[in-house]
Amino acid sequence: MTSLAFEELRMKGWTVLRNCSDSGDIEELVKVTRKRYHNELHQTGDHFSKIDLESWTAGEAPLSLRLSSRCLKLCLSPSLQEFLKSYYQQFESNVELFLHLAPALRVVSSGDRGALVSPHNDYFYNRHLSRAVGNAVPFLTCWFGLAGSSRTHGGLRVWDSDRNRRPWGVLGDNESSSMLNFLSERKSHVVEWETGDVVVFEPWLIHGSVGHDSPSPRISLDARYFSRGTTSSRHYLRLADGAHFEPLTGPNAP
Ligand SMILES: O=C(O)CCC(=O)C(=O)O
Repeated sequence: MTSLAFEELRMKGWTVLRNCSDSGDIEELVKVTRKRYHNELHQTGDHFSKIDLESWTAGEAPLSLRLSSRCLKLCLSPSLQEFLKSYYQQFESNVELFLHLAPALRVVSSGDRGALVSPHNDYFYNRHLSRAVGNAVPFLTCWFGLAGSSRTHGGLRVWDSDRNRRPWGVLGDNESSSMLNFLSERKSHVVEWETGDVVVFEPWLIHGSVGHDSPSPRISLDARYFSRGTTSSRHYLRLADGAHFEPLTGPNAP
């Protein structure tokens, strides 16, 4: 199972780990996210922060929820940690795993185009994570489907890429004409995911949101993980003991 996923990652740049998160943990986070979304987005009042409202409008939950223990618990799912550990063991001994803070918790409502993310690769937005040692990718993105399925609630679109011609050199500056050329030449697929699945992908993979018209919002969580061979100049957390490191400190400081 794991070796098949590694092979898919190597060949296509993405794979789906089925049923990887605890359903009770998902339910709790979905419940509190829905409640805050409805209260804070649809009600007005001085007691709601403008910054939180702007986050919701862009499809993203406020930082207080992204850093909540409910959210972090899902990011620390034991079966995902096991997968990530064996992934990095292919490239280095003595693996130690870290989570880039804060994870993104996203809510996309029916027909809400403003909350959709257009095609991009995560490498471009995470240049503070660079590979210092070894051959592994600088980080892996894990995208957790928390509510809804791709068929009815909007999914994630990925574009075929050629691993030997990683597009980050071409698309690193997000120059729109190179991006359009790239997208027009490549096939894309909508990833089939169900609640509890985790889509894992390499940082060069071009991906973006799929809109939907179903009545309930699609809720997802996306997080970036890295190992000792990568340096980080932002906040990050060690998976093994939950230790939190500030920018420019800790074992992975540049
Ligand atoms: O939620 C989505 O549809 C895509 C999110 C994404 O690609 C990102 O945040 O980098």
